[in-house]
Amino acid sequence: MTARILILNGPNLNMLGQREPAIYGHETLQDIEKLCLAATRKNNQTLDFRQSNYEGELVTWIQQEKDKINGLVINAAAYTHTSIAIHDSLKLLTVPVIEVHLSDPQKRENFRHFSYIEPLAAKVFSGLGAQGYIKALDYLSTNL
Ligand code: CA2
Repeated sequence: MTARILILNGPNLNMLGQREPAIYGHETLQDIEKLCLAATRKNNQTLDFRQSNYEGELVTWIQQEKDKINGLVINAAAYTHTSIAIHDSLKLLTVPVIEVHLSDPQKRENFRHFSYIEPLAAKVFSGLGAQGYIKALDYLSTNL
């Protein structure tokens, strides 16, 4: 079976590579998308890779795609720590959700320590940079 994977990226991740390389690395989001595309080809998955700065748009995409995908990888960025709306929309999913962060929020400011995504995630990959996305795709390829 070819698994359909949706990767969602939250606010400001479209600016990756433009500041704070010590925290987030030098790769742009487009670089990460290319790496993910190569990984999904290797894993016999299809990829839909998106980014939004709008909470409601992320919620709408989750609602629209919930019955069309086999797995969701999400880096909700700052909404990780604030969004009950995204938490509630993820509850609609019956497929595995993998939470990814480029940095390790646990090693940063206190306000990044709580995640509204984590209780609904089958797995969390943090602090691995772009490799976290690849690990998430590999996890889904062996755990669906
Ligand atoms: O480490 C991650 O992937 C985060 O999800 C990134 C979020 C942050 O709020 C989370 O606590 C952890 C921030 C994304 C902002 O990304 C930028 C990176 C470089 C330049 C501009 C924005």
